[in-house]
Amino acid sequence: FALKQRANFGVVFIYRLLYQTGLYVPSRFGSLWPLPQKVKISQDSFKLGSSFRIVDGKGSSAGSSCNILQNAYRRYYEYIFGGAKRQGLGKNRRSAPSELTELRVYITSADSECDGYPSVKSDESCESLLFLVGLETFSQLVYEDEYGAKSINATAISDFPRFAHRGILLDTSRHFLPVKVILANLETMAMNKFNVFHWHIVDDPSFPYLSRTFPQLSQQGSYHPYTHVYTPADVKMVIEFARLRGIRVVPEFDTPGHTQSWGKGQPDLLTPCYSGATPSGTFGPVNPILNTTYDFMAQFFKEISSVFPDGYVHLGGDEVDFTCWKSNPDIQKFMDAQGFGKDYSKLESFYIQKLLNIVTTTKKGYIIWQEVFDNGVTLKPDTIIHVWKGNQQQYQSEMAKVTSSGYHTLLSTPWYLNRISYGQDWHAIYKADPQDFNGTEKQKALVIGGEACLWGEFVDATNLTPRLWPRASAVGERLWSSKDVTDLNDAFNRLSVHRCRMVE
Ligand code: CP6
Repeated sequence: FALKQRANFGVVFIYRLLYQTGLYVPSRFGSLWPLPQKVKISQDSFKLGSSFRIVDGKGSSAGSSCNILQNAYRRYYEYIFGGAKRQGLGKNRRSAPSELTELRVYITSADSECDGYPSVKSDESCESLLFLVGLETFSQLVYEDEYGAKSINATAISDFPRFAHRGILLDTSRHFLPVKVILANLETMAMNKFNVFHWHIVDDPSFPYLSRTFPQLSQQGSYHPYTHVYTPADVKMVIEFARLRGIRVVPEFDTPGHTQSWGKGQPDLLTPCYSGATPSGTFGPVNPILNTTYDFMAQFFKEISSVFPDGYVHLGGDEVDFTCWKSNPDIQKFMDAQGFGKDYSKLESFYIQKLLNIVTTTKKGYIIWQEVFDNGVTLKPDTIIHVWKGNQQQYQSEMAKVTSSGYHTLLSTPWYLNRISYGQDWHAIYKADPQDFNGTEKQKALVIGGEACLWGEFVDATNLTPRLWPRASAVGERLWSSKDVTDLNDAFNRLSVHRCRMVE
């Protein structure tokens, strides 16, 4: 006891020292990130006994046959104890009264579909998914006492996410990202309670998705046809790794713009640009006036709908450059015949409308960038509009417009993490709130969340992690925690420790 007191004194002393130099102020919320909706951490500390185990509670409705649970028990056990083998140690040793021996997991809902894919709705209603985030929280409460023993304080927590859609966009076209980099990122996403991986998989520079129906797309359009592609097995691995962490994988196949790489392996898909009366040899957006274009899209999205199990695909539709369309005489004739005049956004809408009809037959919902809404395309009522443009005032008025039209919406504008500036730029990221705009409660309820975007022009495997984290953690807390969690000092103190945890 005396020894312990002295050691404690030492610890107290060190804390004081740091406090006085302004380095570290312990939060009354420990190092929890994102902050749960309700937390009370007491002073009573317990050691995790040497035989500590995570087990199914008696009478739990999901247990040994539930892969998500069993896999998570193993993962978090190793995560808490650093993967050290503790077998044998605990076998013939009795635990002291203040030692915890078990974390018991009770799943109470009767119709618990434990092992399916996460979906938009399951985040709040599926108990095995809630358990995953609960286990993450539990692991964040564990600390080492002054002797290095794993300990945890008696704590009461009640928790749920503020928004259902908490996403990260990675761009694997500007630079190819090896599968293991994607998996490592899914791991950090789980630590921050993100639940959607928005996979911006192809774009102008490269087409790394290996399509079974159109293998020539990646054969011709990737940076390298064997080493810089995602095979069907790679894609499966990403989806399964994500599923075990409660993360949805929403792929984006962005058209009609941002499609230069598609043209390499699919002749006649893109619009030939003209210089004067002759083709210039360069190509523009997808050619919207050919039937073959829509035959291709129908086959392509049929494959995508079976490869990716999520209920949604992201169809892009952003930044369509009209220069090439304007130069092409066949397009001009088509515009006249359709009565579009000189309004090329009508042609863009014509294409998108047909694409949306095609994707609807695959029974998927869709997410589209805001331009598609801005251009007045007819959208299914369950369409999700992804806002990404403008300054604060512009994106807030866009959020107001989209929601007053009754559509669900996602915000990304303040969360372009590819952008960097000197100093603590997480402050602005943290302060942005997707429900800060002029609108009714009904409008605010249509905001389903947001996404941090990491566009890949200047990002590859060597700098992805430090560019994204811990700044994306600020987005994670904004989307998970209560609206009134805005204390920058308290956030800084928790985030500093959380960052160390992620580094580890
Ligand atoms: N690629 C695609 C991009 C961007 C978008 N779409 C982008 C635009 C502006 C910035 C960063 C990225 N690189 N397909 C916009 C949604 Cl600052």
